[in-house]
Amino acid sequence: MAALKTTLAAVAAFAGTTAAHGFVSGFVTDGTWNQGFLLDYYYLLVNTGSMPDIASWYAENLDSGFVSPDMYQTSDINCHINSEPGVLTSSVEAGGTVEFQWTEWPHGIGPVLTYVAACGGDCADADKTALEWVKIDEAGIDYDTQVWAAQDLIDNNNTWATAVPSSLASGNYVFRHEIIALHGGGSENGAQNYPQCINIEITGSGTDSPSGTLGIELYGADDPGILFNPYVTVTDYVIPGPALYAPSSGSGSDSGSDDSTTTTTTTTTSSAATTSATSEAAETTTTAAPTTASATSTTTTTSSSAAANTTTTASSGDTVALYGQCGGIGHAGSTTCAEAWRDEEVSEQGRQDDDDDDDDEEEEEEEEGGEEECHETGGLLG
Ligand SMILES: [Cu+2]
Repeated sequence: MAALKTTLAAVAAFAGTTAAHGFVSGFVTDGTWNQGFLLDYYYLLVNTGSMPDIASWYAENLDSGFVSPDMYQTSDINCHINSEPGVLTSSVEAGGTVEFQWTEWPHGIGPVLTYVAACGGDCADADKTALEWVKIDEAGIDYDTQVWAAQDLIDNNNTWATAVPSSLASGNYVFRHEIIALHGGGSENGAQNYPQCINIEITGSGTDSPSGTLGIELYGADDPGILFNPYVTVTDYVIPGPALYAPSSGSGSDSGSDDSTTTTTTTTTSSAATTSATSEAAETTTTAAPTTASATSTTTTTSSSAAANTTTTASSGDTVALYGQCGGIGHAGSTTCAEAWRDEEVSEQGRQDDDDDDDDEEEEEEEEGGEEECHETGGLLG
């Protein structure tokens, strides 16, 4: 952390200029609640030189912002901007569930994904550039309802439950949970990745150690599921990233090692786990129904690289001009920014979510004054 602190002063000047999208403020492993990395910890570190020891990774997404496609080939795609490993390691049993609790999430368009990477030792010492990610959970859009996974997450009290495949070998892993917001995905560099990392030991008797994909090889800016206009009836969506891990029991073949961006077959919502997720987090969450319940649609579709080109009926006449509102609480109008503008959230408070562990309160909605506006691209995080 010593080296970390030297860089903090330099970026402190940029703090607080924009407002929240969101981050994972807490997570539940096998029913036990754990502290997430709060943006306040950044300032705590700046001001006092220390912050609480947690399993969640440090990151400098100080506006709760995102990693954009032009950053996919940088180390920031791993665990967000200037990330550093958490000091602690939580624990989950193979076959168990990790529930990620986001701050109030504003974007209902886009996939939700979870990866794991074996650390080969203490994840507190992990080198993010060497971590090889295995996708264990992915969900895109339900073609029947046209509801995206991100909306399912919102509807489930801003939480997402990922079942840990029972076949995975025990050991220390970094869990990489991610929302990719696609409300601006129709434009180059318009997708928004929100990766969040946590050190979690997987216990149990699994033996599978699948090979994975380096962070810089996960995505390309022009992947069909990244450069994607969502403002149409979606009939084929290719979830970004490598293939979903398939437990090797029976087949013996590892999966998730291929960083192919031309997946030919995908399921709209799926989980690699063989057990159904049952949240045991009733004491910490008000709506404990796991979002993996949304995996009822197992429609298989043959996707093609033309996915991004099939979105020809974009509502271009229904876009929002510069600084017009394009989202946020209570916004019912268009969420599409006019060309060249990107949505950014603004907040009266101009502050981050500072709710500590009161992660489960419905009334939080009121203190979130955020709405979204169309802004010029290439801002602070560009
Ligand atoms: Cu946002």
